[in-house]
Amino acid sequence: MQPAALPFHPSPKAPEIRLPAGACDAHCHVFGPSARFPFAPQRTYTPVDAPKETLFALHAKLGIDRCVLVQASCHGTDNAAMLDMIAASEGRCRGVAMVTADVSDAELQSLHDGGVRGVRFNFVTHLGEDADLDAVRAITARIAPLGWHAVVHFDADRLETLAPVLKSLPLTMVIDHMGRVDASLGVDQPAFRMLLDLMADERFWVKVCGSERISRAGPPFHDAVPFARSLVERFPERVLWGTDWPHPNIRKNMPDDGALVDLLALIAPDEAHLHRLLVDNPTRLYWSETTG
Ligand code: 0GY
Repeated sequence: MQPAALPFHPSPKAPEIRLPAGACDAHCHVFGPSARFPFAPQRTYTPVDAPKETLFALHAKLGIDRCVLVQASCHGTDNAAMLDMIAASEGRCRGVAMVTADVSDAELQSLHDGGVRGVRFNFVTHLGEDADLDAVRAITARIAPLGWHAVVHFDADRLETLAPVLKSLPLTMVIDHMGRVDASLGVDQPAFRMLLDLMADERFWVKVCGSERISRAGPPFHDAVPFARSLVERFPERVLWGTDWPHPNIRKNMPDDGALVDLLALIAPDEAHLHRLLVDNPTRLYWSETTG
């Protein structure tokens, strides 16, 4: 029996910092509504419904103009809820899908036309079976010619085994949630060093979100800041940030999304870094065809 999901924050605060025009939440999800977009039978958790209208309203409140919807395991490879929100966004949303290895070229093209620019692979114990590595190789070979990237989501203890595989793949790779390192182990821990080693390869990008996931100290999650800030300072052109709304599988300390925005004042040391993180970098990865 799955434990009941914690609902997302009912009334996030208005952030104290003002985000630059074009700011992008590069990691968020839309869930259901389940009556219209049912969850996958093989899911390991059932989230609360988190429909597009609520996410559009949240972004308006936070001062976020664009977003990247990331397909989550609870919807499996049925990307319909995500595509529905992208279609309603007038070009302000893009998507990262999940697909099976036998996806056809026509389906990939249709996903591209629907705003998808990447595929996600999970290697996270609480989300069920790891992505099959043969499937990962087959899918990445198919999507590379489309100019898509792979988003990889892994538990930190998988990094040592996964690193050589990821390095062998022929495309840009985006790592979720700072590699899910344990913030209490400090920035000199082996997993974070391995993440930095991977980032030395220019095909790798990293999302400096998930402070609430890697924190062990709890709100306001300041123990996660040294990791995020170090990544932003070292790799200013290959970092992305997102809210991770509606925060699936957060079981205590549900974050206030406005407070997560305010953490950016500590994560990005000045306006130039903030602009790259929130505007330039997501534009390059997700809206390149609109900027030439
Ligand atoms: C996240 C993190 C989680 C869930 C998923 O695919 C998913 O279901 O990504 C998690 O449980 O930590 O990025 O939303």
